[in-house]
Amino acid sequence: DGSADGESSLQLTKYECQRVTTLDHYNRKLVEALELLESHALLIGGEQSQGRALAFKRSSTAMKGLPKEIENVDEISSLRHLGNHSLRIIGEILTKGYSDEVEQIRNSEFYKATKLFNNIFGVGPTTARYWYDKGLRTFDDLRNSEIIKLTDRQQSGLDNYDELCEPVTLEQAQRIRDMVQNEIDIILPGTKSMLVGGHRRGKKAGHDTDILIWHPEEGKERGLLTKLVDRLELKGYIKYKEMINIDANTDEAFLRRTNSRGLSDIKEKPGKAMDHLERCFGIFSFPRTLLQLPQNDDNPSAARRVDLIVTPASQWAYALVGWTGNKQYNRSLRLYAWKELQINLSSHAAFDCREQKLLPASTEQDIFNYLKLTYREPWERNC
Ligand code: 8DG
Ligand code: MN
Ligand code: MN
Repeated sequence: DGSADGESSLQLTKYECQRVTTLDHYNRKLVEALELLESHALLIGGEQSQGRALAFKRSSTAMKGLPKEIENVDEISSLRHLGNHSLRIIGEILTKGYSDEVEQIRNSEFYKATKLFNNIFGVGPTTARYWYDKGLRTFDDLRNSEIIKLTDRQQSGLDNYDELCEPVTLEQAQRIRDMVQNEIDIILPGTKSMLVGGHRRGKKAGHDTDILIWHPEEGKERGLLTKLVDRLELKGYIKYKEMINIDANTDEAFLRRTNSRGLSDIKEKPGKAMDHLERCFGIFSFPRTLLQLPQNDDNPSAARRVDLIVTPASQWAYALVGWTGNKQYNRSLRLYAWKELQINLSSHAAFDCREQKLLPASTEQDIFNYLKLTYREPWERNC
């Protein structure tokens, strides 16, 4: 581009969804530092910190998208994706191997305690910070505290903490999906299911198992999730569950939310349900044999997080993109669609606000075509 840094200056597309971002990349150390700063900003909370968190996220995804290892900050100083703060941290790490600010946060009492709390299923940054402000620091503090009351979800997350920290391998996720498929084959033959989330993006180990379920014939999926969960419960597989958006897929409900709301979807708070698909999210208890884990005489089962999502066939392609993720990829896709094309994209549908019409899709490829984007494989969506 004729700038002073000439051939050493690197380029990146404006939006993450326009580029390829894979699990493997060249700048691990920088990404780790920026992600820590993002996580810290979210734990601090408040509007300003959330803005800073987004800026750190944008910087870390930019680093993941670069085609080589950065050795000198000049190579990236012309990228608009990096704010001054991120650039300063990157420069520091490149010159002396670490950043004082990052290490100070990493070792701070605030970060250690709130991060630990935030790792519990059901505990978001706001709750983690609230507990910290009340003087709590450890799990024992939580268990013994007389001033706080854990929700059922948090109690279950705390009780199963160690097992939920064990990674879910791709093989285990596939076995869980096979088990679910066997059940829906009995309940409603013809029903289909597939692994989505991190495992579909090529992760060898995830924090949970995400399974998308649908029936090729529109409407047949109604009532399915409740029946499936009842069966799993009878088998003793469910330790804790939350049923979300049950019966949300009526035609009226669909029309009410698929209007021209524009950015409202993107701005939704982290942690809040991002769509209206029927879903069961829970803590399951699987026989260790099902997961092919070594036998343990004291404990024949292992707790794992599972998300079961049901979509009507007409929304399947959009649900697939949405639930494949990752989260930041979706965010960029929705932002891009709205800003560049005035298309309101969700996990249900896309609405073209200029043409005032819905864009029906039966494959992921259809959606990329509507959005005038090069198709990206799931493993290229790891922002
Ligand atoms: P991991 O479990 O391996 O850690 O990674 P992941 O599979 O990418 O994360 P996830 O938290 O299981 O979320 C899977 C995808 O589902 C993610 O890209 C965002 C998408 N998603 C929706 N709606 C919702 C929602 O309401 N809540 C959550 N948590 N994720 C949603 O489309
Ligand atoms: Mn997942
Ligand atoms: Mn999940």
